[in-house]
Amino acid sequence: MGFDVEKIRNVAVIAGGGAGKTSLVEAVLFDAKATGRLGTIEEGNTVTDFEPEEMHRKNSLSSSLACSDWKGHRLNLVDTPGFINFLEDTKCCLSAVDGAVVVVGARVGVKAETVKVWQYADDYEIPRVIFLNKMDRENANFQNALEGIEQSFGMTAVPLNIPMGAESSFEGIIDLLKMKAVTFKSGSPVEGEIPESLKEEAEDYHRQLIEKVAESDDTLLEKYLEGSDLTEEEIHEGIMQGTLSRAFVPLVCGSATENIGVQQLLDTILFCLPSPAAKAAKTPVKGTNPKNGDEVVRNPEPGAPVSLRVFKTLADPFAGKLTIFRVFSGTVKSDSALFNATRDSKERMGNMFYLLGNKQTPVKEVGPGEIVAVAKLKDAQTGDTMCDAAHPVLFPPVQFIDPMISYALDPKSRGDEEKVSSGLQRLLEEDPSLKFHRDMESKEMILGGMGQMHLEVTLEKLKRKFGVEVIMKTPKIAYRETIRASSSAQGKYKKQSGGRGQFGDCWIKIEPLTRGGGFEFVNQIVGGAIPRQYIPAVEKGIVEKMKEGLIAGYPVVDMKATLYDGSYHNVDSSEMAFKIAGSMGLQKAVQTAKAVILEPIVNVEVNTPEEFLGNVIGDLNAKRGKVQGVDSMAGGAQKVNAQVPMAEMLTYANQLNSLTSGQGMYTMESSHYEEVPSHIAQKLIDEKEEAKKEG
Ligand SMILES: Nc1nc2c(ncn2[C@@H]2O[C@H](COP(=O)(O)OP(=O)(O)OP(=O)(O)O)[C@@H](O)[C@H]2O)c(=O)[nH]1
Ligand SMILES: [Mg+2]
Repeated sequence: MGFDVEKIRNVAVIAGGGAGKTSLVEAVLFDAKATGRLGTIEEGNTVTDFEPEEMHRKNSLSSSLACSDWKGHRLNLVDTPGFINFLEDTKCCLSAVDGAVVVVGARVGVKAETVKVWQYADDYEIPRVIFLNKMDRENANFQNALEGIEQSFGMTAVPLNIPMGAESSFEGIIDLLKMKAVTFKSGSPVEGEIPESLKEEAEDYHRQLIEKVAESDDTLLEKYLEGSDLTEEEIHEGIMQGTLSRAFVPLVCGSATENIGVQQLLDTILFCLPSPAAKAAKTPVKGTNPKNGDEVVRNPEPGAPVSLRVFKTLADPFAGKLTIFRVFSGTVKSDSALFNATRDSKERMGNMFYLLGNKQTPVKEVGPGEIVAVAKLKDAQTGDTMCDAAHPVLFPPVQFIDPMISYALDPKSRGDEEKVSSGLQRLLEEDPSLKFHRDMESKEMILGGMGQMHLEVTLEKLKRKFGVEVIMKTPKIAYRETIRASSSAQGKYKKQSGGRGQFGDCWIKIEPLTRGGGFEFVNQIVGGAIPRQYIPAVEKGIVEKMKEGLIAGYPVVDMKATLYDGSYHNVDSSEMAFKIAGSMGLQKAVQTAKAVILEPIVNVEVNTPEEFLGNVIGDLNAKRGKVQGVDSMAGGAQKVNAQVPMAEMLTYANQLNSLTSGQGMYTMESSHYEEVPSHIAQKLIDEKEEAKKEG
């Protein structure tokens, strides 16, 4: 039977790579007695990093779900990846939870990726608490970390506890609500009095806490200003409301691997982060009726029509597909027949399971707010909305960004193309941020993703799960072509050989459009110079030619073509002849239209310790980058913003590593297209010529 919707907490654990998310989830599961052993990243035996690729890389590469119970509540934790290449997955998970724990390492502070996932959480209006982790590490400094957090997130952080000791002498926390010291004996909390040496500091933080809570609520503020003490209940309520409205973010500290402060985090989750009901009361769950576009609101009630969102898919060659979803309303049974509003198809549910990493516990029926997996759905894919067919609803789709990088794939053994392609299709279902297609011209298989590591991991999975190996060939950059001047030309196709001939004749004018303008076709034929039925054929000929490219084989963009004159033949004219004429006209017009090649430019944000700043900037300049600003961050880190051609950034992860002794971080997102310098344009044109000769 389902869980009481007030007693559920769906929480994503989010942060940049290495902050300790997986270790934290591991400690939670141990404390909640969902597991009997505290696994570690080093030994590769954690519950949520169960894929072999994750174990040997010591990184989470995809999200995973762990359901457990804590003090009469159901906790559905989603351990998300933090490495930049995998954040699309994290984004998708945030569409399915009601709250998040943001993990920050006490020594390194807030990384660029953490700011990114923080923004994703903003997009979904997700209330958060911060877990300041790794207080046991050398150079862990509570005060510095706190300042850095407020600066990076632009939000007041309210500590609910402070550390007792630091680095190797970190032994516990001071609970600022109860004003008690809590030390840990093999993970178990022992409550005691606050040591004399920390009393003043604790009083100080306690006062600040009460002030911040009071400020967030007018009635509390009034009471506080009148000099009355707030009750424990009022303080709890104030913190909860402040968290929900995101007036501030509560912060607790600890150490995941030492299992210190983890139970306090769980208690904080219970009273600060909303249940599905409280979240929906604050931010109603809205979608549209796919039949008429009307807005639909779904309440988290067991008797309401079913609505759910798929936020993760696992492909297993043996067990089949596993689809993980969050129920927003209604009750789902293993034999429910549902409507997939995203794909417009009907589908029957199957066996459902609660998940603890890769361990499954069967369940027959789940209610609103629950997160479960279902086996062997056919159509459903990550991001889809499924619902009661009689009460259809479509939730806003998760917007995935386009691939940053693409490689051509070469199967190791000839004849494996089919296997590669079918295996990748399955992996694409797992990971919507991958794109796979066969290049029409070169016939190559092209795999696109968020970065080199993303593709490497995908191919490793392809080998493990589907038994085929491929080699990645030089990355493809998505160059484009365009024109810089207007020109006009005639395209005339005439063939007279034996029987029926071919005749098509058109005059077209081409003009540049602004960047991002795409393609426009204008028909200015008057007086039937070309019969109406042939005009779409001319456009088709132009569009097909544009796809093939004009000078170096890249698709043409930002161009307007006007068809303004032509002639036809009563017998010999045909659609085919006009299509060819259109394409010939464009080819000719281009000769005087100053065709150029465009390259994708990316926005890059690099975080580096000050000592490597010179190296980083010098390198970006050498990459034809334009540095746009340098900002000082907390703890002496520097943030560099730059725009750099994508082509120069293909192996940046490794380069930045060696430039900064492994301490630099970066994020990258596509920005716009710019004309390539002429020497590079020439190189690309030559490459095209070479390919033609070999072809
Ligand atoms: N000393 C110390 N080390 C920790 C603590 N928490 C995590 N670590 C270590 O930090 C490293 C990264 O921990 P993970 O749990 O993999 O971090 P993550 O945030 O899941 O990283 P990604 O999955 O790559 O995003 C591992 O070597 C952990 O053992 C902590 O509280 N103290
Ligand atoms: Mg992890």
